[in-house]
Amino acid sequence: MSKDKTVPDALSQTCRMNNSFAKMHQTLSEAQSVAITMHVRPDGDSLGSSAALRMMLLSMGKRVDVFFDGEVPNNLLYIEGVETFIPAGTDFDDSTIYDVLIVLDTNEAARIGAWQTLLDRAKRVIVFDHHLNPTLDAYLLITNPLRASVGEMMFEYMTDQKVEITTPMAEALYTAVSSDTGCFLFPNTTSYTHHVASELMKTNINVATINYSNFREYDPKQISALMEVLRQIKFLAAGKIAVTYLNYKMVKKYKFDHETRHRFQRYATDAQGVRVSIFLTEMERDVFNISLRSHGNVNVAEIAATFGGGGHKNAAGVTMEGRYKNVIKKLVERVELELRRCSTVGEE
Ligand SMILES: [Mn+2]
Repeated sequence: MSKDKTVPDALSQTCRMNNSFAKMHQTLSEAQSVAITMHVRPDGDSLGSSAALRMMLLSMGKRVDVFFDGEVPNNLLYIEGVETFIPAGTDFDDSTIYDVLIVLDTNEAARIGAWQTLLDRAKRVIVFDHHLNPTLDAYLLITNPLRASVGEMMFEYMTDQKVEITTPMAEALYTAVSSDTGCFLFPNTTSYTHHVASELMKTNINVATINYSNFREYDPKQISALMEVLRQIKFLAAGKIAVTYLNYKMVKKYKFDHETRHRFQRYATDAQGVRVSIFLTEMERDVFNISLRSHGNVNVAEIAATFGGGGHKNAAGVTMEGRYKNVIKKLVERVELELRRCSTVGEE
């Protein structure tokens, strides 16, 4: 192998060196009530990490409420405790003041969605995340963009603080680790990722079932939706950009969740020669949820940031409004600029 995927030691040790994990554990030990929330449209990483943390806190005798905005994808319903998570729109006593609020898998208030209000209802906020450029004000900011998932960070925290990781906790954490690396396929996968997976497997979790459920199994009802998605794929810029578009009518007709959309997007992203794939979903008339995926050094987080979105280098998202033609024109122009930047600096 030509590239060393080992996480640079100095940075990976930051959390331990400045005692962040110990401070977090101390803060949680002293708390009576803890709220956990995550980014909108939660995925395997945010749901799995939250579930594992909730199980730890319950075993410590804490009151724990987990809040999310969106839906739990069907293929993640096996994670222990997700059925107790509180979706946006739930009639909930909003006078409760929590001792601690933990914001997972995002570092911006807006990405929390409807439960942003929790920020004003906690004595202390802990941000526990692996995205770039944190903007949330927190009592404790625990962030490591070199970790592929919050699941890895949660494992690191729990082992550092000698928390016993039970089988259901390991199942939740493995889901998180596997989810954000696309089943150990994305370039964010490090030797540490495999170390965490290996340690979690020692609790006898069934990794084949977890990975099959998350990456292979599908609802046969989705086949006609997939056929329409595949028909929509267009290749631009000499095959370097793939665009997929689901209009409002199709969204209404198929009602697929975001995990399914991400799976469908892979067909565009994985076409040979494609550097960037753009998946537009018209959630409401002229309002597009845009998912960007890329290979190598093409930075889609930067592209999303231009339009007010964010994410990771190879996976990012943004919401844009306007007519489809204008939205797609702006996006493609911006992607082409990034492709030129990469070829200029020889990163392509
Ligand atoms: Mn994540």
